Amino acid sequence: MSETLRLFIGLDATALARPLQLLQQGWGAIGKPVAAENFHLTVHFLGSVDAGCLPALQQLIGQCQQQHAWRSSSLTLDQAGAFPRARVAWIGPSQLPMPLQQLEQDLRRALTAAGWTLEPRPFRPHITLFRALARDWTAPTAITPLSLTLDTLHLYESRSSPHGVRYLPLASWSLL
Ligand code: 2AM
Repeated sequence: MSETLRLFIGLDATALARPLQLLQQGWGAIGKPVAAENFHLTVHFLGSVDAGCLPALQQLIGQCQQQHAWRSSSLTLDQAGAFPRARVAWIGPSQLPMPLQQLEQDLRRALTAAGWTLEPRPFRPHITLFRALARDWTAPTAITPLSLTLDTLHLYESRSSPHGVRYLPLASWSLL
């Protein structure tokens, strides 16, 4: 039997490690802080995937990322929020900018055409800062905006260990 990996496609946000950590510190002990090396913005969650599918998946993402409509773009993270059911706190853009919308849609089209099943929920771009969020937490209404350069797209493996979860880039594409 071949190995199964938990995969997702996301944008690297570790370049903002310091300001995001400062934001975490400012929000206090409201949950379990996400480790700085794991900061990312999920574009598509793929779930459990047979490792044998990796070459085809990488080829598909590679073909898709060559498109130019959304390259060399940045994203203004100007909103904080929570997903109460998932119990996460996040920051994200108040507006879904066209380049990021295009990236999500281009990948969605290519992946579904190739037979992948994706989350049907509308895309809500965000960077998770806390998990196991306190139920009574209320997001601040105003935050100092941060700019995220959309520079690297990763195919990540979500790997759990007794030390916690680690998001490992299995393949990466520069968007610059
Ligand atoms: P997040 O984007 O809110 O942080 C790996 O689990 C990554 O995929 C996490 O970043 C996680 O949440 C995101 N993700 C999106 N949909 C998911 C789902 N249905 N189950 C688990 N993780 C999901």
